[in-house]
Amino acid sequence: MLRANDEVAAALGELAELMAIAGGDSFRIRAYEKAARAVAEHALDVDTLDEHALTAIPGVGSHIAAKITELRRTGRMSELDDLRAQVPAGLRALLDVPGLGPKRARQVYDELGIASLPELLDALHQERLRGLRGWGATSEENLRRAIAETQQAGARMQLGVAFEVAEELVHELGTLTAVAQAAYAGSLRRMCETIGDIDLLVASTNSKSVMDGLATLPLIAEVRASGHTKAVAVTTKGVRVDLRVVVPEVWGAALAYFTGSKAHNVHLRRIAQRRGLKLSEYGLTSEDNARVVASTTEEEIYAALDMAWVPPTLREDHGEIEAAAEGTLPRLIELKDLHGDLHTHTTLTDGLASLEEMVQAAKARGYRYLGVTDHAPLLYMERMTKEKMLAQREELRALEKRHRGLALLHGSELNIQPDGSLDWDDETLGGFDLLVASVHSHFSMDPEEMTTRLIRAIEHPAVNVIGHPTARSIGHRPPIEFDTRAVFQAAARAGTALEINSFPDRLDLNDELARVAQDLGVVFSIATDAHSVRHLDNIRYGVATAQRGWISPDRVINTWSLPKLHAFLSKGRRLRSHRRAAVKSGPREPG
Ligand code: DGT
Ligand code: CA
Ligand code: CA
Ligand code: ZN
Repeated sequence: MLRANDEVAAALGELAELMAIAGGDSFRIRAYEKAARAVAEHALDVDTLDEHALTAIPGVGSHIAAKITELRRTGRMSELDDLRAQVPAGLRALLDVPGLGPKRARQVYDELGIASLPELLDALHQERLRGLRGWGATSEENLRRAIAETQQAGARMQLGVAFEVAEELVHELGTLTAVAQAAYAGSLRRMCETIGDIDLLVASTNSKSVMDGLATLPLIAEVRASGHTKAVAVTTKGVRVDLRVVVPEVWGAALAYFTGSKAHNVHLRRIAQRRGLKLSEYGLTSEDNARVVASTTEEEIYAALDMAWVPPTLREDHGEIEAAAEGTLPRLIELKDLHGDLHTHTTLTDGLASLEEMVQAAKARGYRYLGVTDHAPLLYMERMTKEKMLAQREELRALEKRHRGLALLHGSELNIQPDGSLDWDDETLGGFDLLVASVHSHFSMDPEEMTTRLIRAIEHPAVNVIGHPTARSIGHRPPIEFDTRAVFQAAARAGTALEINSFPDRLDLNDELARVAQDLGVVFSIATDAHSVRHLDNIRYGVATAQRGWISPDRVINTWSLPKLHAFLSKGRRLRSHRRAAVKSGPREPG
């Protein structure tokens, strides 16, 4: 348990940090830093002091005393919550990086366009940071060590970090001649939202040669423990890795075993036992091990138990085993089902790429449409104006003419106010093609009021999507509290989609809530909230989250054809003119 004084000091310190990043008034920043230190060192417990008594602490005036009282009473400091929400997503991710600090976070964000921990780890690995003003080889090494130490301290990794490291590792393992096959397993193969360690599996007839080769891989910094078929290693990016080597004949059994989940494995093993069989990492065998029924591929093992192969993202014992036995597994959504991204930012607000760069990137991905949704005026820090917004719309229309085959939807990400009202007047709202509305402030409200707030936004005739509906930030901010059933039912009724935000520190809605929402009739938008070209790749995490939530492809609006999407986005408003256009241009696309 932290002492109350430490909690208050941490909050004041973070406030100062975020203000420094946001370019706040330096006098106020220093005042918060000073107050944070004074509170931490103060002999008396702040919980025993009332607001007036707090002002006796050096550096704490009535303004800061009120903030401390708010924090102790409600568990929140609203200015801090607001600032956290206003810092761009990429920069926010960097703030959590140990040993970086706000100034340097801003520096690598601005100068190298780095907007996530994986990108920072890449830059470290490629020694690109030492070229920056004030950096050198030593500061790179210190940062690498700081990141490694925290990751080894038991903290779970973000999915995005683990995924990129694992893909690279599997590639490097593949270059060893003794390796017949390599894959990642564990929670990563199931695409869980956070990852404890990376489990790698190798098929080889020469495990000694694989073990020797492991230490020579460019990405491996250190091999901690190594046996005949097992090793524990740490990468140059500070990520923990478990390696197992098996003979090719038992590849399928080992892959299934190390993919888990444990609950899925236990259930499968029970089914095998009922048939007088034994299931282990070495295969599906007779009880006395005399006869091997199946072991080489996962498909063979499931088939031998009269089941369809279960996709790894479903292996949580949440009904997939029954469905696999009955032949009723859902057809899972895949990356190639998506025709566009419906939540993206540009340099007009806090993005790192220009509109043109984002458009080119969307085209390169083969998308048919792209929604551009820069922030709206009530996120004051972004200084959005109607003039800027209209200028962007003109630029967007011009770009659309030059990029045939890619439809551009001019949108905006609105800020749902505490009372549920939104940015801009109704006429201006009516001029957009696509509107995402999100909670960016006032995260701690009475759940009943929060429910009313969300439903009012959902029912607004211009709103198409609720962005990152629970506003959580993994490892940073808990989800906002509301009546999920009431909100999901309202969304289904109003024809407002709920977002599955693909940003690795959000994944919001998460798998479980998405599944509940689908059962209540909700449709979804799987979107990246990209603030850079590279963030568009995050869509795979949103797709995986949708798979884990058993979301059917036809319930995801960005799998739809453009005419069908247009009809949905018009919420009936523009339906008639759309129908006229559709009649003229022949039959509508199905689906
Ligand atoms: P993590 O690393 O905490 O994110 O989660 P996992 O699922 O990757 O867990 P991990 O790394 O401890 O183990 C990898 C897989 O190995 C796990 O998903 C299933 C399998 N496994 C581990 N321990 C057991 C066990 O006691 N029984 C069974 N049936 N499977 C196990
Ligand atoms: Ca693991
Ligand atoms: Ca493990
Ligand atoms: Zn947002």
